[in-house]
Amino acid sequence: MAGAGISTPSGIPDFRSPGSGLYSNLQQYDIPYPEAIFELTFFFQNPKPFFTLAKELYPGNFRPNLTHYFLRLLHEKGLLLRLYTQNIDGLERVSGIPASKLVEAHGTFASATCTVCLRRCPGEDFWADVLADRVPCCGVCTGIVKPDIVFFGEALPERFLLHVVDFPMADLLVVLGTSLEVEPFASLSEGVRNSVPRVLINQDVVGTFAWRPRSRDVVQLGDVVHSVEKLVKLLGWTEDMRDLVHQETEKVLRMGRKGPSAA
Ligand code: CNA
Repeated sequence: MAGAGISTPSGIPDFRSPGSGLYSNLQQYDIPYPEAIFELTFFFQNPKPFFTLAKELYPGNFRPNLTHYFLRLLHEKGLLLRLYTQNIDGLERVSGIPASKLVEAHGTFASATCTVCLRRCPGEDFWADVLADRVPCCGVCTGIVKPDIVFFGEALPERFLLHVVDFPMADLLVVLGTSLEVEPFASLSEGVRNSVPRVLINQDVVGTFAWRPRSRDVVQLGDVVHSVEKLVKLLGWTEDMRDLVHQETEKVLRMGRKGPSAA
């Protein structure tokens, strides 16, 4: 289970870290209170702040860090049952984790839906407008096209429920970079069997790890990248990790030489 804290080392602020978190720095978005940026009623009055945030998260503006690649390595080694993420930055996909292994619990910019006729479209259809500071509109009915990000009060994607059975099947749960404050995501951390170890890698002790700890819980506090580096070393995967990061860096450099890509 992952949250915004795995992407802060990539330069994307989380919500709640005092001072650096998005909620402390929303002055430039011209919104009455932080949560307004993900509220439907506010979006219909003024969609611009949300699209300003979307523009910042444009794929390609940020790169995955060692934490994302560690999760990819778990997948490569056949150990990743599923990655449940709350993040909307898409860096799990960019790191090479296949969509089938992902549950993007709070949605994705990879697709969008017209708020009027409900026609769905791929992300490529709206990015040109967002990058040009225009609110994207439906080609069929002219309604506002909203990226498939889950706003407050909206239903979670179907995949959330589809794969929730993973939790009782897992034999290890790793929770990284989340305050475990948002439900129903947070409660998933209690979905594994009691005998199953749960590892929290975070800046601070959060959620059920604080108020209903289990005897087999392991808590590793501090910076997520530093903690993941330590774990990789303990697992004897340092070389595999280095090779994967090298391979991905080469890929980016090759793409760079070919010119900018929309991906
Ligand atoms: P949050 O509530 O902001 O909590 C982040 C947690 O990560 C906190 O406990 C921090 O202490 C911890 N943290 C931050 N940086 C580090 C670090 N370098 N090392 C270790 N721990 C760190 O974020 P959650 O994900 O728990 O909250 C859920 C919200 C946040 C979801 O709805 C997301 O859509 C939303 N969000 C996503 C992004 C993104 O996609 N990158 C960014 C900001 C917010």
